[in-house]
Amino acid sequence: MSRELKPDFERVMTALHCEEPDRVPLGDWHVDQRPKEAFLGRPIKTLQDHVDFWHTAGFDFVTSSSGILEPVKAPKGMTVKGVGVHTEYGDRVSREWAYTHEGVLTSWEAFEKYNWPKADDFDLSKWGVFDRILPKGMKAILLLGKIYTPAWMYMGAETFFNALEHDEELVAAIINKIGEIQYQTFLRVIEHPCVGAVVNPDDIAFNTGLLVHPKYLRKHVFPWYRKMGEICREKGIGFIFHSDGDCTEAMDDLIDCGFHGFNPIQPNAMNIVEVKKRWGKKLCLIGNINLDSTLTLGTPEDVRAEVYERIRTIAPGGGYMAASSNSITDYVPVKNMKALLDAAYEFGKYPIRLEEGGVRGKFWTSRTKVRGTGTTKVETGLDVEAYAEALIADDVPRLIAMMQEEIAGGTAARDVVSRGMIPAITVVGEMFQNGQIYIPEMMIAARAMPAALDRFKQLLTGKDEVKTLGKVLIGTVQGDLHDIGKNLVAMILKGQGFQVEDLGVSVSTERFVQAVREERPDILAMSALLTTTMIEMKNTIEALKSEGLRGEVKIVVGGAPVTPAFASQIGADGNSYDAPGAAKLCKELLL
Ligand code: B1M
Repeated sequence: MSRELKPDFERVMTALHCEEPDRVPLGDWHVDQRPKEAFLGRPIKTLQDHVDFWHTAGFDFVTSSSGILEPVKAPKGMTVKGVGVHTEYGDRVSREWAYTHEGVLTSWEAFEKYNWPKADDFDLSKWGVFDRILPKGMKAILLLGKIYTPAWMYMGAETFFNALEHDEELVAAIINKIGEIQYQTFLRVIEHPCVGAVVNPDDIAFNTGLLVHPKYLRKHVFPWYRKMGEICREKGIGFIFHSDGDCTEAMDDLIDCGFHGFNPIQPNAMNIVEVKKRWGKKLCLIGNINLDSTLTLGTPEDVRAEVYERIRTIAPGGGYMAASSNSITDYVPVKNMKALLDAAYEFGKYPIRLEEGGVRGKFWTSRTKVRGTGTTKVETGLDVEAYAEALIADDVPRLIAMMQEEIAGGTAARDVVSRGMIPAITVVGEMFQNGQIYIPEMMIAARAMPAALDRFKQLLTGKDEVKTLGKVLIGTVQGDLHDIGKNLVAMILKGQGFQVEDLGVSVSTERFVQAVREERPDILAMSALLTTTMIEMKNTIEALKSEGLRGEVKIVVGGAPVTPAFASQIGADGNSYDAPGAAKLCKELLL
């Protein structure tokens, strides 16, 4: 579709103030290199190419980052070629990597010795170039402000979660160091007249809620956002927050920090109609065009229909910018990206009067979380709640003392496990599913369980032995580096008494098949977080069939985009939306 390009950043500011501009602005702030180049029809080598893409694609701004802290480089062999390559222009760089277990900063000593960059170390010359070369009406959006994400990446997710409970001061010191560097860089960049807004891309949530208890964010992270927010408001600069996942619990805090806009409102994590009702007068909503399905698996007509629907429901009255529910990744077909851009122009003109009946396309139903309301009360004769409390508190000595006391009173060690510890970790799992506890507590409890049981190894032998529930091989599928959820599943399975072999991330079909042949597991568990890598689960099942191994093993699949329909379509034995559910399913399958 041809359209007149008349960039005007005022349009964005009007939307950010939750008012109606002349049309709904486009709102994506990141497009991977491949779709950018395919759209422009030439390599994006220079800053001018980068600007040309954003301009010809119809945006009122160009985006660019500064002050990015890169705590860890991908270890050799762990980069995934061609998947979501992050760069603004010039040579492609390897995939962003984040350690789950231990990062580079795991102690005070490492923190003090670390060669921290200074704000002055960043080359900010491109902002002077933007001042000169931006087309009339266009402004630049600075991508900066990540504080929470680099902190866990520096420490490694598990070390970070653990430290929040056990050495909060170290976490605070790391966050403050990062905050200071980011803040100083922010102050320097926003002096450039080209800067119209700041997007702070700091993922604080995942599909079912915040990653950690909001008290930590309120104490350590949000004060930094607020400092930047105050300055943006003073200077008339737009301030936008980006976090994946379900941020419901933090929305009022974000408004209080001074954000004008919120992105990307993932459809399977937050219902945009509800978000609009509750916060739409104070926050401009940016995004929600489904990257999990429509943009990646749908046709251009499906994308057009979804943009139409979103504009019809969210844009009236103002405060909406059309964008994907994350970013335009390199696995979004270019024709779908174009359909999004075109449809925003086609349907986004105010006053918004859309035809009855609208346009037709396939609507994808997103998986929505299922939250329980309480934990199951079980009468086992032991104080399950006290065990659960001690597990969450990581109080291994207390767990051991409680178990010892029961055993001394005549209960068999095996019964203490089956009537005390196992129901207790199940209660902890339900608390996680209900949103009563967060990932750190869940991880800590899952780890405390085997630590306490280890003390009773001697007793749990012979007729008292607690048999392993079965052997599970687990891994994240090829092309996919997400492993925090997979690791949580593995921990909970171990805690519940399974023997677990973890094959790691980006595990090829061949590797899965070989491991099934050699290890003879009862269950193969595969995790995927990307829509495009889910297909590797099917490939693995097909390969197991052709090797005559499918009948030897039960197969469980999971990860945020995996639905029960998909699981049954590819011939898996089961699917679970979360880690406690995966453990329950594995038990059921082996009954
Ligand atoms: Co990425 N990422 N990421 N990311 N990332 C997601 C997954 C995304 C949903 C964000 C979004 O759309 N808004 C999106 C995928 C969209 C899609 O395709 N459907 C996405 C994208 C696009 C990308 C990149 C392509 C970004 C880019 O470069 N353009 C890139 C891809 C890299 C690659 O893998 N090739 C990328 C990179 C990264 C980081 C490296 C920065 C980092 C991962 C670090 C790591 O894992 N070591 C990362 C993160 C952290 C996320 C989010 C923010 C959080 C994921 C997480 O760890 N959650 C995520 C947003 C979101 O989830 N809404 C996002 C915490 C964890 C406990 O939950 O993993 O969901 P989760 O696990 C849950 C359940 O899913 C379930 O149990 C767990 C808890 O109960 N579960 C199972 C998981 N596995 C299971 C297996 C089972 C059963 C249940 O049975 C076997």
